[in-house]
Amino acid sequence: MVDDWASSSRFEQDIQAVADGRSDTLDLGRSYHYGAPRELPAAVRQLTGLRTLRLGGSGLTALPGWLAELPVETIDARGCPLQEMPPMPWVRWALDAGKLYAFRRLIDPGRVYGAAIGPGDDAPAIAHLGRLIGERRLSLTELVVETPRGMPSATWANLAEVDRHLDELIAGLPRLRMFGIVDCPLGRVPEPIRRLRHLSNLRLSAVLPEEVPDWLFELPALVALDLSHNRLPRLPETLGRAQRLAELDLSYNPLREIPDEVWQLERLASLDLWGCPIQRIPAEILKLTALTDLRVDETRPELTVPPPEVTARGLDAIKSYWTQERASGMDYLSEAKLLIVGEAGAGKTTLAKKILHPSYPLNVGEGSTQGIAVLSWRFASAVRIAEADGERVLERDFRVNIWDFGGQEIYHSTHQFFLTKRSVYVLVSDERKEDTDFRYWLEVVNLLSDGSPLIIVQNRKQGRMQELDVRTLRQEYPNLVATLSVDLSDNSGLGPTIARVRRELELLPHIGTALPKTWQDVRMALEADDREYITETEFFRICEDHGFTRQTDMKQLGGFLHDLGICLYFQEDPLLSRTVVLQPEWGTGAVYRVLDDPQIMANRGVFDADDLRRIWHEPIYEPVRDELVRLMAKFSLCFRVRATDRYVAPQLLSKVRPTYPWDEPSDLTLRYLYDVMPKGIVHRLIVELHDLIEDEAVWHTGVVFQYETGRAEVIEDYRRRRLQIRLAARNSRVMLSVVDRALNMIHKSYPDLKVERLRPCNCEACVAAEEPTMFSMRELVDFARAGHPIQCRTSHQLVDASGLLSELWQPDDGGTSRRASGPGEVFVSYKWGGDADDMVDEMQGKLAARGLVVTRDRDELRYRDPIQQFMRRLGAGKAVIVLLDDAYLRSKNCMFELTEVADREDFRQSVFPIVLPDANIFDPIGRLEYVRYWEDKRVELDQAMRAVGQENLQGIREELDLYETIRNAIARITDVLADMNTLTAAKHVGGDFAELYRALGEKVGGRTQ
Ligand SMILES: Nc1nc2c(ncn2[C@@H]2O[C@H](COP(=O)(O)OP(=O)(O)OP(=O)(O)O)[C@@H](O)[C@H]2O)c(=O)[nH]1
Ligand SMILES: [Mg+2]
Repeated sequence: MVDDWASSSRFEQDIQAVADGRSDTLDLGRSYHYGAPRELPAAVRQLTGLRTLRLGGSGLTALPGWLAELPVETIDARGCPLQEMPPMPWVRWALDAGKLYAFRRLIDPGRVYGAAIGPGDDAPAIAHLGRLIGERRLSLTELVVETPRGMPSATWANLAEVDRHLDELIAGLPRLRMFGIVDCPLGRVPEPIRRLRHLSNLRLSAVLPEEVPDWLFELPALVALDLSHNRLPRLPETLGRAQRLAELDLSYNPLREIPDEVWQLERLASLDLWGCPIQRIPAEILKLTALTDLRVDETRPELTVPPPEVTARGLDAIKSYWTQERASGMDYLSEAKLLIVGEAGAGKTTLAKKILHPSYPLNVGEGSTQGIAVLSWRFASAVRIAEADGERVLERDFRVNIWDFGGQEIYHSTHQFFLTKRSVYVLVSDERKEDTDFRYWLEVVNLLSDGSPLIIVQNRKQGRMQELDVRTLRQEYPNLVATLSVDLSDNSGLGPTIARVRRELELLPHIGTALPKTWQDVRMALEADDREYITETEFFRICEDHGFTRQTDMKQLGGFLHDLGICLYFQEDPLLSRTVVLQPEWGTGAVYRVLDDPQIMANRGVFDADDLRRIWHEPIYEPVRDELVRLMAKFSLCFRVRATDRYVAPQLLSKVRPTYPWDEPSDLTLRYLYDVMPKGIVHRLIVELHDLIEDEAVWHTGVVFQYETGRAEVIEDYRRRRLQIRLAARNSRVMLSVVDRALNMIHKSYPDLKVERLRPCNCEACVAAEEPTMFSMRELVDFARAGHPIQCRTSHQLVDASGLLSELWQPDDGGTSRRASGPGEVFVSYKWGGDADDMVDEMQGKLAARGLVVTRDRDELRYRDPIQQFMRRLGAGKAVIVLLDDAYLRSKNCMFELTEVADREDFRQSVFPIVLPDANIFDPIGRLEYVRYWEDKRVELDQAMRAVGQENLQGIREELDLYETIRNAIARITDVLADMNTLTAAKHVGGDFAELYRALGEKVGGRTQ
């Protein structure tokens, strides 16, 4: 039922709680749904049990007369724009200093328990506060000096005034329980704080002192301490004395180590080290038994212990890593991956075999490698281990998995999925054929290997060798470490080549990382196991046999092995997680069997379940056929054709472009130009947007998509490193955002990819030209912003820059609220490229089967217009499903979208949230965490902004506003969503989305039974 979904808000629940006598407090800023109320809601009038009212964050300018009829005792009005004070002399107040001054004749200072000083409070207001305290007429338990939310860049013009009075104010307030200086560049910690015997909550955030006094931690009642955003390289030893401390926020300080004294804080439940350059989280973390919440940024390069693969998995993983280590001792990693790439026939397989056995004879019958072959190589070595008192060298067998890639063209686009970080690369070139495109390989490795070293091995094959301009290549590709030459027919040059490869392997940064012994034991057991794959349950059993007891520990190890490329274990995927592939090349081999199958090739890439049964006919494949197709889809190698049992592998599509009509009255073109174009971009796009493919209009290098009335033709020109996009003028913007967004996602999988979007000039000469002048979008935006026309490089005519842009980005339907969506249509808002993808896929299918069209919002939200447009198109009566996961709540674009959705008047009726397990919105701390996340983002940007010149602020300010909006809105929105009786993901799995369907059905009138 709709009511189940959009049931009473937290506010209504809070009202209910007060009405039932379960609570006596109402918090308008927190409880009210999105959109601050301007008046106190009438429902409050019935609450005869209301004692405390908090107004901060609401927009209330006045309180109604009837409030006096209620037994309200306390009102916290800090941060609320009240314009008048109600005559309620019995109430205890917390107020801004400015209000305290403005209403000085109406307020009995004896009734004020809390105050706030902000950057806007002028000298008379501060002096008034000082006078009240000095005369002992005011006795506060709470005082904050704070930049209020909503005015992040406010300047403290009154700083001298605040500085002059603050010590005296504090000294006059011995009963303070809460004191804070937040976002106020005071630069010092006021001394009188040390005499606050009752202080339990102290915030000194962005006050910017370089040290804090010893006595801070001796405050006897201190429970929560916030020292974030300061400049503290260390903390005093007295820290260990803060024995009641439960929350410690040290985020954004230049701390390189977690202070030792932290381990003495037995009650510590929450520790925040985000933004600190710490290097290790030591085993002492196990001493903090009360700790439930640790924030560190494992992506920082300094943080290496535990290894980032472990830290990324969170506090439990870190604890489990150290528990295991305690139980079993440590071993040291001496294992790495060697990847051999290059063109077909270059000699890769021969080199790989000669690395293992130099006497391996040249074999004319060497079959061309299908997909990938993995060989294992071992040599005696020594690993260097960093210890507290210096370095130690340990003898170890070094284990290398050599991944020998098939060089044929067909494999190039799939290789990218296996090019890993922390590996050594060898590029083999055939010097007789001279067919190696060095730049291509260097680029691809550069794009995907995260700086891993690459060695060029020129295989002379008894011939001469071309001179490579190594110096230039090295400048451009710093990961190119050596160029060597061999002749594999007589092994000349082989010795030095192997030696160099060994050395690069030994120098890889992860070698020598300490790992619990149990982990290594399991790893060995798996290696000794010659099965191709095992079930997840079997994997767990092997872990148990080697001393693991908790499943979470086993999963952590599994994830680690996967990350190192030792096995394939996709834990996040419900289907794939059931199997652990012990021999990755078996998995990849199975996939390539399909792509290499002559019949499927003849069929231009189209296949069905019968084909798969034929190709994977051996008994070993039978239990895992579904998983293997899933694996292919995961790597964008195939997709299932909508509403059929057929699959298509785009790599194998016909090279001939089919005929299709393109009788559009006018069209717009656009080009994506790549610095280096990875192979298979258009194939991945085809898989990504396969449900929009128009009829049969898809071929090896191009596709036509259709969505509503819009059409887009995308053609890849690999030689010229570009994608050419043609859009029918109707609905061109929607189409563009659909395609652009999908491309963006694909581009993101190549860390350093450089792409430029270009728009052709529309002057007469260019319209007729084969190769018109192209303007980059960036250029056009610059000119349009400045209001200048841009000059065509062909005709030298001046062209309207904003006109060229607006055709693509401005409303093409006059901005009306035309409802493009028909009945039975639902929109879904979710974070692309994450876990939610699969769920949306499934949901789309299941709901479609019941007659509801689920439209994904494929708008690229980098430009604000499309989403606003999209929201307008939604119209009043439509429904939006919001799939909330952690990534969503941390994504700028998603959150922008959500704030837009939340702005709708019918928010509660039209939004259907589904909460995935990792979205921590059901507990208030979790929600606050997100507020804090956005606050951190904002502060970070704010600080960055101060460092750049005025002329560069354009985009940044906009971004800052966005962070601000998100931060202000997130608490309210998540509160509402958490209240809406949301369905959790678990409720849907296996539930056929029936409940969702029922609720939606009532809203949008799908084909309900
Ligand atoms: N004469 C001569 N032949 C060589 C040399 N190196 C490799 N070959 C031969 O060249 C052919 C191709 O070598 P492979 O090692 O299979 O080449 P590859 O790079 O693995 O090729 P793909 O697996 O198709 O990518 C085989 O017949 C080898 O025996 C060499 O140095 N001299
Ligand atoms: Mg080979």
